[in-house]
Amino acid sequence: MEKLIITAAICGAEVLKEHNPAVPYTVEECVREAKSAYDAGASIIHLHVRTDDGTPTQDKQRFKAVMDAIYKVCPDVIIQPSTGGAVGMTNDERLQPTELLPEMATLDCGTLNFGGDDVFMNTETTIKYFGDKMIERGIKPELEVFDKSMIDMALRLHKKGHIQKPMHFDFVMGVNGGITGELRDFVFLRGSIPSDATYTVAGIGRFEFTLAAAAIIDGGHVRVGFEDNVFISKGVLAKSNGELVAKVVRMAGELGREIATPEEARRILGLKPRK
Ligand code: KMH
Ligand code: ZN
Repeated sequence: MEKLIITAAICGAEVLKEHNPAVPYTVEECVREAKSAYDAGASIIHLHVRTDDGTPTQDKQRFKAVMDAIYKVCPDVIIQPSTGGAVGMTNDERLQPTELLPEMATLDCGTLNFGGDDVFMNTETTIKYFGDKMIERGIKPELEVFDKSMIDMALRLHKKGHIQKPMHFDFVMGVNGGITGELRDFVFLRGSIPSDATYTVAGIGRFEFTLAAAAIIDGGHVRVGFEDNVFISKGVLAKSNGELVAKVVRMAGELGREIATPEEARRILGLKPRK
């Protein structure tokens, strides 16, 4: 079994300091959270950025400032900017961080009701447009799927040349509006991707660690972080993203799975070296 790649989704676009005071907004806070996750064993940082007051932004300069500052203290880490941004942003607004030519970026593979009455829009034309831009810019997409139909969309768009193999999926499970985080649904998604694909699982809220356990056992990879969950255990806030990563490292240790370094993660995912 390959070593375990841990991704830390340190910030997100929706979670606020009101939910957990350690949620980062400023450049310095993002660096603090990224370093805590990296030191604990994360090889990938899934990154959203905010203005200092917490408003989500896809501004290219803000991404550059945060990414440069993270690379200063975690020089070999893989930074994976979000192209999902926040609900309501335009496609070109969302794509801005890909102009910085990161090694990876997310590619959201369908539209869904997002946490209630918001609609996270990703039409087929949008997904093709994002897929083409990532091929053009040499960026490996992490295919974010919030439901089984989004795997089918990714496979269809691979056949049409908009997404390349080997594909790497992120099963985001437990969003209100998407697939649940039940084990039955994990098995369904996991069995629906090509045999040469890799995957990570991001369990939302209470599903974070149960799904992490499933992926550790299954040979998949794991995403944790404040974007998905702010609790280290029932009712107890995590002090940092690093604390969430450390829990996954302990779980993996108990289950006999070694942790991948960023270099090992690059090999497993077939990433092109950072420009
Ligand atoms: N903030 C969500 C609307 C991604 O990063 O690509 C979208 C999201 C997905 O978080
Ligand atoms: Zn995200």
